[in-house]
Amino acid sequence: MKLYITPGSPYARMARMMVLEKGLEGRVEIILAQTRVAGSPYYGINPSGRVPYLVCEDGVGLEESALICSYLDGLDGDPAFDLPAGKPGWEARRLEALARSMLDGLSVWAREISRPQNERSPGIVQHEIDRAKRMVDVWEQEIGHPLMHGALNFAQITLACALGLGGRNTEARWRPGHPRLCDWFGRIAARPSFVATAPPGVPPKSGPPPPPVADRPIDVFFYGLFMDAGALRAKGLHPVNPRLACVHGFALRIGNRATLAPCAGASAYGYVMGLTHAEIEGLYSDASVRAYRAEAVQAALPDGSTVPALCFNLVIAPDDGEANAEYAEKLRDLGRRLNLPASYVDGIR
Ligand SMILES: N[C@@H](CCC(=O)N[C@@H](CS)C(=O)NCC(=O)O)C(=O)O
Repeated sequence: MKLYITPGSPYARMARMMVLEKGLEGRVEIILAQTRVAGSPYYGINPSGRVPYLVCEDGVGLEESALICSYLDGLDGDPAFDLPAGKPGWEARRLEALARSMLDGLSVWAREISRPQNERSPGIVQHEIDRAKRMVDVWEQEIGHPLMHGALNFAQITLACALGLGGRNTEARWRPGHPRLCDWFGRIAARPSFVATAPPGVPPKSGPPPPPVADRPIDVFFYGLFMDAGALRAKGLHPVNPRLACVHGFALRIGNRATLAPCAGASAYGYVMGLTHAEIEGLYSDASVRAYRAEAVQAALPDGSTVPALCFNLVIAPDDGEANAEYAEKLRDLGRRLNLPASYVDGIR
């Protein structure tokens, strides 16, 4: 099968998430489509010119993210994300439609502001800004609905992709005043299928030159007890901007000490925060952690972006037989307190 996408499309992102969630990477080839370009060869494949577009194994083409997601979900005869039937089904469909309605508005907004300045309509932009404000207020209330928690479903995926798009539009600041929505998004956005389908970053705005490296907070990804910014403050450090994050391709290993070890397909959760070089050196000069060495990682953030960060690991990972139940328990407690995904925390041993 061939799935046509553009990297920034939130609708295509839903279909891409489904490919990953259902483990269909080997069966679905992801192809970049050239949309919104006169005479694009893509129009010969999908005359509507929109993405996502799935060409099935029998050559039949499917439009519409919801249809494509349902099709991919049902391929193995065991649909897991579909909304329930009967009375709860209407509730689930209501939520999915509400999320899609917000996504449609945010997409119009994002499209409008991506045009050259002289082609933008201030009226349309204002209309969508106002709509988005009303919709996030509604979602701050609706997010407590049981269907928006528990097993992932299409309503949750749609809302996550809508909020993920908002995160990309730097003018769509939906977070202030919506703590419950932030909390929900933080959890779902750490899901590997969401992280792996993040849209390309927005180019940084030009501004004053950065301070010298000695004064600059350097992002460090902590996966052990140092991810507790409060505990670092108690040691006299000044961690800047702690953010929940996930590093792919590494697994947490706990022996006498904890470390991350390269492991294909695994992910480690923790917090990224900024510290000065002097603070980092001070932290790792203590005898108990002197054996750790820095390596570079890409830390995926809940808004779908990634940041380069330092990560301190043991040069030699602990033997399989080595364990530290007391440390693991402390880390589970901290992980719960810091809202790391429950399934990850439960697996810390
Ligand atoms: N309702 C459609 C919307 C798809 C859509 O609008 N896709 C946009 C990208 S975000 C697109 O392909 N635009 C290209 C165009 O309009 O020519 C769905 O859910 O799949």
